Amino acid sequence: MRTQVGIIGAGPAGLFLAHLLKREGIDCVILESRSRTYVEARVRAGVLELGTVETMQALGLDGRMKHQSMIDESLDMRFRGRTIHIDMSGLTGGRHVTIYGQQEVVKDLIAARLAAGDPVIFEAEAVALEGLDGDHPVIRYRHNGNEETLHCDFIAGCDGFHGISRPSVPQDALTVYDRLYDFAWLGVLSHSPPIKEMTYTNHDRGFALCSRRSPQVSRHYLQVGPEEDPDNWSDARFWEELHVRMFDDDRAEIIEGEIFQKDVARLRAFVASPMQFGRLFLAGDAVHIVPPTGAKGLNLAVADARVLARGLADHYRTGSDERLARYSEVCLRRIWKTVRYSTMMTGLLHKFPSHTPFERELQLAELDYILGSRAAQTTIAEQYVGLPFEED
Ligand code: FAS
Ligand code: PHB
Repeated sequence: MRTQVGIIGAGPAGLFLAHLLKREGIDCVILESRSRTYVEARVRAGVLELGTVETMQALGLDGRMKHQSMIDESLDMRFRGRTIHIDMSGLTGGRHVTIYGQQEVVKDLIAARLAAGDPVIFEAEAVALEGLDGDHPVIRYRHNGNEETLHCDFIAGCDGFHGISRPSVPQDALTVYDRLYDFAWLGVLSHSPPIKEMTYTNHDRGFALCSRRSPQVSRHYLQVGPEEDPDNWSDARFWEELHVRMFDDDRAEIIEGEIFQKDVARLRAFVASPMQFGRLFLAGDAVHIVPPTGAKGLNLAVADARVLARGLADHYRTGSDERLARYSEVCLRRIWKTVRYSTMMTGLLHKFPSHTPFERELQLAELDYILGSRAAQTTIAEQYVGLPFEED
């Protein structure tokens, strides 16, 4: 098989790239190792920046989202029984975030691609990349038990942290920056109405977050140990701990319900650079991971896809590779700012096993400063809604 751009992975990075390339008249094929059902059921992010929503609108892919998503114009952060109310819209000239599950975004982008007759090959695992330093790289993949090849001009490695693209780059060509936190998030989905605001809390017993997916479905998180087994948490234990950490002392604010999904994700901040090796371009979790406290993972994958699509469009339209040559540099500026913001939020809101009482008091004092500072709240608000895209 032959195409212009071979895309490995049908997550947000690969799917947005495919739709952006289609709009530029560039052919591409997506290879996805898992089944469609599996990919569309995978629960992950839920907060979309304005830039991500505008990209879906520009691609005409916002049909379902505009009817089923919710708008967040503010968020709360709690500590020691106090609440910092961050009026995002008021502090950013009307900008906000949109609540719409990542799996809904993935469903919409896959459905639109297949409806247009454009290829997404599911259960096709890429197993080797060849000729990256030439003009005609090849992806070897396994599909229906057969070894197949996809010949292309460029490969987009959008196969997530555990994919084969990043490891296909010679290790001495990559610089890796990695911080693995000594804790994880236990995340649940429940059939219960969410609380009024997206609420983060810093409690002596650890972090917690109350978020949602719809007026009937809540998404809640608790900070737990790095290797925690979700089966250690009965529904009753989960709810009790959430009430406590949310300072919901009279148990009146958080409405309990049936928990129908549970997962644990270790927190990590990771960047690999550069994001290009010959004709291979890395995007999304394949090349950077941010702790979810900043709600940026999915949005950063979309930002990469936008910059890469423009570079490839220039290559095919004008023959100029100037933009492609700057892909890594342009993306890494946004990535490091986003990693900085996400690690700052993680540092502010989590219980660190290594913290001394002195460091704990500093953490609480920083929250108390933010409580009283419009400037500090504005800094958080403008990064939460998403920094504007710096198109080069
Ligand atoms: P993805 O991982 O989404 O997609 C990569 C795709 O490549 C997958 O479908 C995979 O099956 C496929 N693939 C892998 N190897 C392959 C191969 N060899 N051949 C073919 N296909 C291959 N962000 C938040 O903001 N909030 C959250 O609550 C949150 N929760 C998360 C929970 C978990 C467990 C994880 C891992 C991430 C979470 N994130 C969260 C971050 C998340 O949103 C990611 O940033 C986002 O999925 C990144 O998108 P992609 O880069 O497309 O990678
Ligand atoms: C979510 O709704 O899944 C969510 C919200 C905010 C975060 C992370 C995840 O910071």
